[in-house]
Amino acid sequence: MKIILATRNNHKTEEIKRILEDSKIEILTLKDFPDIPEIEETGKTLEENAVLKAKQVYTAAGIPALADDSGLEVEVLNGDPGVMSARFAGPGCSYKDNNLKLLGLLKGISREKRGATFRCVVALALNPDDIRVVEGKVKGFVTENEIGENGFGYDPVFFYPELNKTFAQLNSEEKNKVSHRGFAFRKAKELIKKISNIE
Ligand code: ITT
Repeated sequence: MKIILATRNNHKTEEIKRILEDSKIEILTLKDFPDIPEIEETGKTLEENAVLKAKQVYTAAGIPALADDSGLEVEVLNGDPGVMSARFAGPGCSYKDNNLKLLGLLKGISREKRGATFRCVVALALNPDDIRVVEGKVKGFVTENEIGENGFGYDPVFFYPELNKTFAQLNSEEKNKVSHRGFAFRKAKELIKKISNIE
């Protein structure tokens, strides 16, 4: 079964390919369909954005599409940056800008109040009228500084207490075992296997 990943984020693509590599799902990416235009994320929730990305890419490519919309929800910020995670520090900002903005907002806030959840919502468009949604999440804390070099986005400021490390101190295999994306795409993989009768 061929499926197109509806993401332009290379870090996500690498993580997702690794999670799905032990299945018979053949993964294509937007690089295989260079004419598909950029999709505007106009939804108010991760779920709305995941669904709209999967639908539009299905329509443009004509094969089942898997989209990931994800973000970091910080308790003391009432769930921000959430759906705005990619653009938290403004249009065109870097991962570093976002991390510095977050650390600045949490300056002086004690460890117990720095709780945060990474959420990943995955939409699978089997056709434009049949969209399945699954989700994965993981809880941790926002650090006081950036720590670690691996991963992307908020990984250097997301401390995962069970391993006593930030996500940026894990390699991609270690991260996938415990991450929001790992949980969500393993659920998506099971769903695809069930629907298509493949291993
Ligand atoms: P696509 O829409 O093309 O998939 P994107 O980077 O714009 O790529 P999102 O809209 O889902 O993706 O925004 C998610 C942002 O949340 C992303 O840019 C990161 O800043 C952050 N993020 C998501 N998953 C993450 C992870 O596993 N580790 C660290 N940061 C993550």
